[in-house]
Amino acid sequence: MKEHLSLNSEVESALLDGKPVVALESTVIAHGLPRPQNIETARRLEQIVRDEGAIPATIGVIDGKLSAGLGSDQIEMLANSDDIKKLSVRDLAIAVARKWNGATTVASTMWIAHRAGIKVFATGGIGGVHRGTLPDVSADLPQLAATPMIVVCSGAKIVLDLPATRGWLETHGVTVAGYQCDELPAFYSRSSGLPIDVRCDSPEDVVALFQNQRALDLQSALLVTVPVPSEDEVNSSVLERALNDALNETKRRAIGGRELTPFLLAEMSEKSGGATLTANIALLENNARVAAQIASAMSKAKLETRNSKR
Ligand code: PSU
Ligand code: MN
Repeated sequence: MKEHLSLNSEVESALLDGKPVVALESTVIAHGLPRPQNIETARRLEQIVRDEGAIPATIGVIDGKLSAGLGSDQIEMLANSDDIKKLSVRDLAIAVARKWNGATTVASTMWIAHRAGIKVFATGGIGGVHRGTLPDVSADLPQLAATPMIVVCSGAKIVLDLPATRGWLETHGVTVAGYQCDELPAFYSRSSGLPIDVRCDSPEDVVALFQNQRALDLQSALLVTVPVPSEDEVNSSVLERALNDALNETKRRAIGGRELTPFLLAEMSEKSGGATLTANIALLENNARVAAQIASAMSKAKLETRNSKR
């Protein structure tokens, strides 16, 4: 395993020293946001993490190496090349064997981050159960059930079947926390009408919960859901119209599989006059900030325990 992992030296020494590190994914850069907002957002997310006193580790696959802590040239390559693959967990071995360059989804980012020793990961919206009769379930869900990490997001992407996604998380034992909120956020909007399992009001509160999961030897993630900032929330009638149009378009053009999510996100941005794009960027930035605060609280708590044992 180790021979296929590549950590940059800053991330590696931060982890050794118990300093806060936040993993960031790269599918959102390569496939989730348009150019040039994608590279601008990728850089901004790293800066936000640094401003909060943590080290960013953007994750992706470069020349078949599972990489945590991409350099700025590598991020630029993922953002601006036309042939970047969207790699989920099922693709990782192929990417290694074929020495691919590729962007990692929530699922494969978690897989790599966990093996690198990173405990906190920030993204926009997780994948989930798609709408429609054919069961199309994102690999993000089983990975959340199998990886003991904190994943900070704004719920599941609104293009999905949110009640079914919520139900899946419950069945598979993934604890869902609302960060300073009382219901599950719905990506571009702050409310879904769906329940959370617990409300957390501070980074320390999240860390304590995570430590209890570990003490109980649970293997699932702690999903920390943070609503999009109010000023960037998309108006519900605009959202409904954009979403219906986008969903109809996928049926007309028979789009499915790994193309489905990026297509829906791009269609909605066009149909909402850019409102969903603004919201997507705002929630990504906000989630990176909250994740960095959680990582910092975790590193402080660990230092305190270590000192008190001396
Ligand atoms: N969050 C965003 N935009 C995105 C994604 C997340 O704000 O584009 C990506 C993530 O990488 C997530 C993926 O894992 O969409 C889900 O794709 P799929 O349904 O094919 O698993
Ligand atoms: Mn999907």
